Amino acid sequence: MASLHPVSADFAARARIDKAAYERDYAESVRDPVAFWDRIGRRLDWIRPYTQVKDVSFDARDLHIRWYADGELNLAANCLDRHLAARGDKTAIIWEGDDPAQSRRISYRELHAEVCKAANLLANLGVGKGDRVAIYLPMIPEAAVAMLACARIGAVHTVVFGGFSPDSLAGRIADSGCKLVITADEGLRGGKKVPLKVNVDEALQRPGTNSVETVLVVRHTGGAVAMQPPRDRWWHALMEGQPATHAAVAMNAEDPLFILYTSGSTGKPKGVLHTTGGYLVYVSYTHECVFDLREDDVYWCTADVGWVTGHSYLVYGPLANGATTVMFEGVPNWPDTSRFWQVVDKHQVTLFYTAPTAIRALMREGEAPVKKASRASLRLLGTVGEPINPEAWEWYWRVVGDGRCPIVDTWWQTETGGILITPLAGAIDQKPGSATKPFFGVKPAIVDANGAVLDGATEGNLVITDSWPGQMRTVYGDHQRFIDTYFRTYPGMYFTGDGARRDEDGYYWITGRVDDVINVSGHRLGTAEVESALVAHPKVAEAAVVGYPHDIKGQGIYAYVTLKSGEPATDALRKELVAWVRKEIGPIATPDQLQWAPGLPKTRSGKIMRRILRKIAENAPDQLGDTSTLADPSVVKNLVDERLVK
Ligand code: 6R9
Repeated sequence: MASLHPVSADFAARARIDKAAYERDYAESVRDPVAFWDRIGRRLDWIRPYTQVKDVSFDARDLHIRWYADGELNLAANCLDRHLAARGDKTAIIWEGDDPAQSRRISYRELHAEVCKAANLLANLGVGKGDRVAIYLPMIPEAAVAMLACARIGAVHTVVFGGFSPDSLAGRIADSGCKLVITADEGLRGGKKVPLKVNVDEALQRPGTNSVETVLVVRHTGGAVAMQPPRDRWWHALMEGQPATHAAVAMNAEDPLFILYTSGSTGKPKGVLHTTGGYLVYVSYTHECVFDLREDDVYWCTADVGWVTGHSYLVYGPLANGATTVMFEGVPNWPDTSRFWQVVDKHQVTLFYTAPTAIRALMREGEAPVKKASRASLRLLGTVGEPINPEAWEWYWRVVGDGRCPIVDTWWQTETGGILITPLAGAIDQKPGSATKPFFGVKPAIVDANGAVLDGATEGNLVITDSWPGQMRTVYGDHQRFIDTYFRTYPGMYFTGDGARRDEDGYYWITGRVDDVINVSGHRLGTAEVESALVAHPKVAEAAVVGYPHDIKGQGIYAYVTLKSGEPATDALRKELVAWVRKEIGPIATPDQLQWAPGLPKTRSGKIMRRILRKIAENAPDQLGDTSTLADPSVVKNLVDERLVK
């Protein structure tokens, strides 16, 4: 029996949404979504108010998703200009450097001025509405400035995580046809330098990247970089002298805002495209409700801007709400494992949002590093990115929150734009490990393998049966892939790729991906991506990659590799292959285990039987199930005998 953490009376008394309000508004939101989202949409400043709210069909033959389709607005103006009168001097961004001696506070007025300058700068370089801009920056304020400047002129940004390799960056630039890249000399994480500009130089030598005309370089560490004129320009030099005002461009609600690449079960990462109006309505409203936002809160989301969490809940949601958002350049364990809590005290953080993998890693260090800090400012904690195991949840609650702070376990995806299933801390009793209940307007369902909707307490595949404003609109450049990936498996429904259980109280428990996507420390990776990196090595004949349970990362990467005949399987080659994948994709894709496989288990039609490989990686050789369809059963015995970790 899972433990229950009921809503505390104290919290509920001051909360934005209590039990009665949740029940009432949720019922209204699904009974009459048009009326509900019409009302919520008014929270933004519209240049031209919408008259249409929702125009959606999930039917694959006529798929379309449009929200507020005749409205016009500017996203940056909603995040900045409209706060100037009442909140001009309020801190918009608190930047905390990798080096604990470095931090900066930027007011709404200052941020507005910087964004206007950057918007003028980009426009002067010939970037306009609809042009794509790649942002490959560390966690510094310029990342937010660059994103908002794009939004201000109607350019479409694609932020690429600074930990991605030159190849991964090149792939994204080529797929989206970027005209301009914004990067920095170097990044800094845990005292180590990340050669961002060098990576950009390398990426731009790859085929398909010659759409890039300009590279803007932010001087951050001051490290020496090779500038290639006329392509490369210093950000600070061009920012100087730009006017600090700029007339924000009116955008249609359905104009693209950004493309963010994410891993799927097949092929290369897909460019998830989000549009402007519905996205901002959804992220600002969820941010306010889920974090129970108040005017004096200091909100800290530890995600990098390279992930969707950084887009929706570090930059856009909080700034649209006029909140103070903390941007942290560093890592949780440097200079020591007390860093998070030191930062909480230093900036008096009240709302804290992080990933289960970070909690598990810090939990391993014991309570002392947490107790060194007071954390008295905290009033609510959140998690995102992967299922949180109840032990980690209880530790987060008891040790980090001193048993005072409710926890919101928020389930969502790059594709969903914002949070879909989550507790509201004043309204929904929490059960450790459960994302609990749907947010307003969200209609989840659980279906069996044939798509039949299951009622009551049950388990199966998680789908969403109707649209919400923050939903992705297409896969950039491949609308068919969008339809096929999300709307064909279960006709008429959005398929999440996740499995879920619903208990007798109607609570949702996400059980993890049911496709070939693995979740490593909250980062999504397609097994196919890692496999194609491995087979790109000249000595590799074939590779199969699966996830396996990992204490800290949630899932680790387990690779089975078959070498070309005559290639000796040495430890040196194993190390080389691990380093190869790391270089091809980035450090997050580093295989944790790499086992030599003289052969892979295949069906007679040649399909790799991953189910079996997963069981071997999990060290559950007694649960291999039916192996009678294997072409060569002896292959399995060899893999079990040679398993790496026993
Ligand atoms: C926001 C984000 C999405 C996948 C998703 C699911 C897993 C995210 C979760 C969770 C259980 C949670 N996931 N939050 N699983 N509980 N609270 O993480 O987006 O990187 O696209 O990953 O992450 O498997 O399908 P993204």
